[in-house]
Amino acid sequence: APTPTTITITGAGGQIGYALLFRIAAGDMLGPDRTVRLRLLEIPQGVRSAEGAALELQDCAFPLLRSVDVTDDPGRGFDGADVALLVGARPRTAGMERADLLAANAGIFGPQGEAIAAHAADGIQVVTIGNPANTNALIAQASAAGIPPERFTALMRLDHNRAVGHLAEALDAGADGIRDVTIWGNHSATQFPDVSHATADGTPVMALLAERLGPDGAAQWLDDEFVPRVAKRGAEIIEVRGSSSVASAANATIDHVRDLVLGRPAEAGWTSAALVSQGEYGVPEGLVCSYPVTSDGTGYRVVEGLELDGRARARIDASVAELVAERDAVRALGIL
Ligand code: NAX
Repeated sequence: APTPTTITITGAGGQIGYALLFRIAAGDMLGPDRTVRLRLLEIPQGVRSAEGAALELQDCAFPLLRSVDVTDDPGRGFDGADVALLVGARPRTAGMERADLLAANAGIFGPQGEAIAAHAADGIQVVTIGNPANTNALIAQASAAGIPPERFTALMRLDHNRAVGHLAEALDAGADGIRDVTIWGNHSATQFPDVSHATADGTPVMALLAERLGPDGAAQWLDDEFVPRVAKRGAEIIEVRGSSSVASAANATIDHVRDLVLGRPAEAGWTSAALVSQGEYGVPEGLVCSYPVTSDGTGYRVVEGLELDGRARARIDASVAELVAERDAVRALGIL
């Protein structure tokens, strides 16, 4: 039998953890052929909740699940990890300044980056979900000496899937027929959901929108409806549901890792993920920025050479400026 894949989930006792663990153990993330070992890393106050989830995992008798360990020790938690899902983070509380939030999270993602470098398996892939996800990923990456920067990504797939879902509804199309949507920038309200290269069942989305709304109406719908709806969907979920996105966030994490590790079929087009920039599209090197990406199963690669009009360029620049400001704030704290 092939060696099980070891997956470490931080914040596993939390909400997203609870939605994620059962789907991983069921084989939704790595497919029906790979057995898995789960490492649930929590802080002491989250350990009981993670232990409860571990009991329930046992009660599912999943055929692919080889073991579940719960710990509050990062060294043990990341020992031999092939995939690390960094979900646990310090949430912003009322009255908290951005600098305080970044400092609190640096206190989590810095030591976790170090523990990953010291204990994880050679091919480790690290995905950051906990917010502020892009900058937390940057901190973990900068703290993980010896691990290639391209092994660190941050989750943008929830934003991407939200954009696809919203387009599917607007165009009365199936979500599976929608290709080549891009989320650019930061996982925040400044992100730019871009449909200028997207198609629905093979027809350019821009042409379909213009057909329905006229060219001006299409541009207006994108600026006034689509972009803000996608970018602020997290707040809408909180307002309607009374609690933040959980199942959809776990689902996006499953999608992100599956494409990253197993590859993404060419006919599915590109998707979106935040990668450590190598300067593509003029984004400063080293920032963890969302791009259009493909995957051959060895990691995500940026789709290069797409044309950007003035509107797209301005929106991307604004979101990248926010990433720069977050990085500079972390630097000012002496962390990077
Ligand atoms: P919960 O508060 O339910 O769970 C977080 C868990 O993390 C808690 O059990 C806590 O004990 C644990 N934790 C805190 N510090 C830790 C540490 N140093 N080591 C290990 N565990 C630690 O939050 P949940 O709803 O699960 O959300 C988790 C994170 O995902 C939040 O930061 C949230 O903002 C972020 N999200 C990111 C999304 C994305 O698209 N990138 C979307 C969904 C979600 O908002």
